[in-house]
Amino acid sequence: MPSTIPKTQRAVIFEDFNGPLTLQEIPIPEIQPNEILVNIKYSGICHSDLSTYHEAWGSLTNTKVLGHEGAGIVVAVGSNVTGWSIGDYAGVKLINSTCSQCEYCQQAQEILCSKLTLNGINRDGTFQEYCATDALNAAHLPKHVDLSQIGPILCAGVTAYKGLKTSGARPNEWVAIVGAGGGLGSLAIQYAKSMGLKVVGIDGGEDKASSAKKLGADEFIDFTKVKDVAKEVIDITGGGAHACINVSTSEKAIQQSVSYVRSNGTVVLIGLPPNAKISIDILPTVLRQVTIKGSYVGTRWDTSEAIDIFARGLINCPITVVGLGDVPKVFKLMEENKIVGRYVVDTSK
Ligand code: 8ID
Ligand code: ZN
Repeated sequence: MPSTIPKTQRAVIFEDFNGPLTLQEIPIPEIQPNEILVNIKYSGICHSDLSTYHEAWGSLTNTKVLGHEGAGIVVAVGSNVTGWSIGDYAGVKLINSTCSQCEYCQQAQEILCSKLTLNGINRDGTFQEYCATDALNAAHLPKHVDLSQIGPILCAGVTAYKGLKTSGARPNEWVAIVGAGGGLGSLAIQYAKSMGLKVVGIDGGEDKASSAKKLGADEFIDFTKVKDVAKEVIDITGGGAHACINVSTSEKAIQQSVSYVRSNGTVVLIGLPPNAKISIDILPTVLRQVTIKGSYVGTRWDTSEAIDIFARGLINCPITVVGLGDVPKVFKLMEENKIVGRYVVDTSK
């Protein structure tokens, strides 16, 4: 490692589910031959971090540092790494590494690999100043980008974009973004617009309504005010949404989306309320040819596309920048559904 890298760094330490999150001085991670060391400048705070903290993924979780939307600068390169140089801009995303051998890895569907390792879930993530990550899965970021803005693209952005692609919705069709005021939703609105779709955003409260409109939603439904959300969607879209992108954390909202998807349309499941289930009536699902699909983050290629769309100026992340020590406060706001857009940690603060 070059001598400019300090020996220790500040990190938000997560010791126990639902326990204290404390700012501590810890050693800089050592990199393996296949890894790069990224000086994280900014990291988005995703609802999945909060769910990890709340023990949503149980025994999968084995980390002391949460976070998986890191944007920073490469400061060291492992001995087996090609394609990365010190000074490059790099993105650290949820998927740290995959086996490269299984059928899914061979098909470039590496997100389905059973040997996935995950930053901020079973490896130390991005709520720290320096993060070691697998070079092959780290995202190359263009040099001109604003690192605070691009952090959220590495999970929220790519997940929203991939969900839209998964839906198969075509230009000029209606897409319902359920959870439109949150982190994934704010970006889903804009990726949908960049794909030529018409957007009806659904979320609750004035702040989320004005944010969704500002980001390009053609219509907005406030679920806290509108009694029959399904009827409202069907009226606005003239028969139902061609695609429903579920990025809320509400089981009820996800269940509801099945009732306002258009015939031949697709309900995409992305949001992960813990232990949630939906039920469907088989007869109308068959007769109306409704598809229900899960969508998990995005492949390396989906990530490259999402970054490219961002770098061409088509996506504006509505971010609020906070310091490393503010993570507990942000988690509290998130628990209360008070987050509009994305909160991003500046690791120098
Ligand atoms: O790969 C994946 N599938 C993936 C990737 C990243 C994140 C899944 N996620 C999951 C997260 O774990 C979380 O469950 O997506 C969900 C959304 O993440 P987020 O955007 O980071 O969360 P947020 O910023 O808290 O936004 C959630 C929004 O849902 C709204 C809230 O008001 C908030 O704005 N919402 C709720 I709660 N109830 C609603 C309702 N009935 C609703 N919106 C519409 N209708
Ligand atoms: Zn995430």
